[in-house]
Amino acid sequence: MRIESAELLTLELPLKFRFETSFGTQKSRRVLLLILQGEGLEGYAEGVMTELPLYREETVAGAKALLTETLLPSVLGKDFPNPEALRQALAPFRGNHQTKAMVEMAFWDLWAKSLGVPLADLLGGVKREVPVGVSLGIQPSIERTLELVEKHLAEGYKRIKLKIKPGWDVEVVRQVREAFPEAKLTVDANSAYRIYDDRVFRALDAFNLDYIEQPLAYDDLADHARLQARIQTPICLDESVLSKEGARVALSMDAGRVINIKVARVGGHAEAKKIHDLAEAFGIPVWMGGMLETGVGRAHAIHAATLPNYTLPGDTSSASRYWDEDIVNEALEAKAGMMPLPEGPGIGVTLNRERIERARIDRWRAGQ
Ligand code: OSB
Ligand code: MG
Repeated sequence: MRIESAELLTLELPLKFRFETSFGTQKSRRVLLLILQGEGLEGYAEGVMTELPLYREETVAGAKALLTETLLPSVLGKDFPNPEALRQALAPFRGNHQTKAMVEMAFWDLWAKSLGVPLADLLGGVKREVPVGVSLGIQPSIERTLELVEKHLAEGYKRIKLKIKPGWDVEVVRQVREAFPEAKLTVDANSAYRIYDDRVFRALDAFNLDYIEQPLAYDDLADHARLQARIQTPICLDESVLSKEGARVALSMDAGRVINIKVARVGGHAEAKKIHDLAEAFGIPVWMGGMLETGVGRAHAIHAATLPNYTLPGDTSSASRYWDEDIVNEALEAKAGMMPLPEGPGIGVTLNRERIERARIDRWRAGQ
């Protein structure tokens, strides 16, 4: 498959809710949308990087520069027999996983379409729908949190994840647990604590949480291992896992007992699959994370989450929770906590060009 041309669009999309985490508040998303063309087909991927480097180091502006100045010129006009060949072409460039993942993921979509098969089939998927929960941001009040938990449980979501930060942790979790004693409940700190905050973790340990996600620094493993030894609740790693090698080190040192895999965070589908397989060998469950994706990134995530060791509910909830108007034509909606795989070749979604034009703030194009 020769990559004949590439289009990189920058979109500004308003979110339906204000999403507050320990690292900041988002009211909209600035989304990079990559379209690779070849053999009359198109492959799609979206950038999940944040505008400021508050989640990991990558940013929208940095990604745009790296894509247009380096990554896309290095693959344009070239023929890659499969995604592994493309991955090797990008491998010399260090770090920048989310940016490199855009090229890799768009190529997987293009390649699957050229073979006429769903992406899930090429990745080794074994299901046609995946279990999902919701990630609820920090709210103005505990009452509002309780309302939202009730609403999403009533909709059938299989797990509630509450964002926490110092000052918004033990009390909100205590009240949610009290009101919903049977709910599958988790928390995500996005690296807001340090090892000496273990008073908070000992308190959270009493609430029968499925896991505590990324409590400590984004680049730490050692302290996560120390904390894991002190609490019963499994630690789930998100920010700290960027590769299969990193996951191997983390699991060998018992820095966590669950992994949140985000395909983009780890550099693409190939690496995500390697982490999935490694975790399975360790007897560690994984789940599919989310980055408030549009239908493009969401479809990629659903396909990847059909692999067998994605046994815990993921963050890939209904697109209509996030957007009044998604940028794809297909409705990606969960029913009773199950998200169906978008059917058709590749990621199984088509772009709504009219909506994209309305949201577009920039366009770059190269190739034939
Ligand atoms: O830590 O999982 C996270 C969103 C942006 C950045 C980081 C995270 C998240 C979420 C949202 O939790 C998950 C979703 O609904 O897409
Ligand atoms: Mg997280």
